[in-house]
Amino acid sequence: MIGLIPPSFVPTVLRRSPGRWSRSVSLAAIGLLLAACERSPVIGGLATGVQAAFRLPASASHGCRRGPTRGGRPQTRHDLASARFPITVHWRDPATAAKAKKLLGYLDAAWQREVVEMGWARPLSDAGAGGTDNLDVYLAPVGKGQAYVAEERRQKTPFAAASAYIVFDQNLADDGTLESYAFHEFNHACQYALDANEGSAFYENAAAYMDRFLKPDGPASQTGIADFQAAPERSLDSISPDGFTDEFEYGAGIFLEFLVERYGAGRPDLVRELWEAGRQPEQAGAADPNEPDWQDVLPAVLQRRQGPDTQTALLAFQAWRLQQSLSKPPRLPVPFLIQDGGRADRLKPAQNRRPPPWGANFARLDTQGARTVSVSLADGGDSQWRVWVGTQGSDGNWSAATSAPGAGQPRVSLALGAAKRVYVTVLNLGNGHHDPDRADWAGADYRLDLDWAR
Ligand SMILES: [Ca+2]
Ligand SMILES: [Ca+2]
Ligand SMILES: [Ca+2]
Repeated sequence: MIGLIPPSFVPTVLRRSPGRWSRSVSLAAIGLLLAACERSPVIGGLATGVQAAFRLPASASHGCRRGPTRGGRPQTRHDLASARFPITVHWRDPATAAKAKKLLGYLDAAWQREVVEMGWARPLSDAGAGGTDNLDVYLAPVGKGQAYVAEERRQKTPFAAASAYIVFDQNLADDGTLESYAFHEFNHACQYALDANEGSAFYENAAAYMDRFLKPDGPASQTGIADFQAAPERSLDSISPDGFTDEFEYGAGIFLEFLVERYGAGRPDLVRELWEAGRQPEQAGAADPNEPDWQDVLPAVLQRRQGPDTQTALLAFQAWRLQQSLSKPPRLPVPFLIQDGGRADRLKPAQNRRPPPWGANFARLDTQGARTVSVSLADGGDSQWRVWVGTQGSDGNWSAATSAPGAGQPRVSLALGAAKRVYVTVLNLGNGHHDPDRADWAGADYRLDLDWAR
């Protein structure tokens, strides 16, 4: 199906805000996209014995990104407004009435949790569109497993924000899926009330984080996590090359989970603050600016919590996603390993595994009785790199060492004790000026030299 999308159309979707999307893309093309993103649950990317040991629960696909905008509201016949919050659910098929009522309950809960309790911005009024100023939510046939939020009306607030409406496929199962989706899509409507220009990957990172946080056992809570762990070399903030190949950016929401757990005392305010601090004024006529973006404001948000600089947090996250996969029971699949087992004096990533900025590689090596390993990185081009080396004791605890920050050749040594395996992570930090809106996704080469001593 992907091949049916005109090649010139694809990058347009990815990097443009939805307001411009509707002007440059025909509804027929959108229909193609909606059809193209009907997908089965993703369990793929598990290659080795360790990786295969982790079984993900069945994962529901959110598939579609930001939805079509002007003129895109589905045609419906029935509606029901909430008695608690300004929300109206619309549907067409009388057989959908019971589900619509359930959906309204889930949306009430989403408003209660996200706006009332967690302080997210309430979705902006849409000036009577859909019959009232309420947030409009549609149950319509939009493709198996699909839902989307469409930006609709820019608002004259101090910031570039917009009202939006939400569309859920009318056949979404009410087995927890619809409830998870309600938390997820409703969060997008809150995001639009803060910053309509923030990057598309972060848009999904944050909503996926929210539905996983609010319904951790829900069918959608594992969306994209296998994809994310299967491709650690990809930039943490990248989005699927054509938007639909996989669900990497949903899985990348676990970076926010890490930040909240490690630096945010478990409180999800950190995620909301990234959206609030990353707002920018509307600039009529200009190319939609997104400055500052969430990465520009991350240092201040971490600093308020006595957290580290971004580069240190990124390296700690790489170790965390590995450690989470080796806990008992494992909480994540093992990230892809450029070498799994054996011992090596030299390691290089394959061409298609070279990490661009904010991408990483992992390796697992057998110590074969060595008591110390020293790892140094060479031929890393213009990028700054960080290296992390760790072993896990029989008690599950880790001992680890990291290379020093800054330019130069990273080098790190670790006493191995009686450990039989050692894990290595290599993180590319680029030139230190990464920006989510200026993709620098070309992989960079390097070489690791390993010195084993008894
Ligand atoms: Ca309305
Ligand atoms: Ca922004
Ligand atoms: Ca920026």
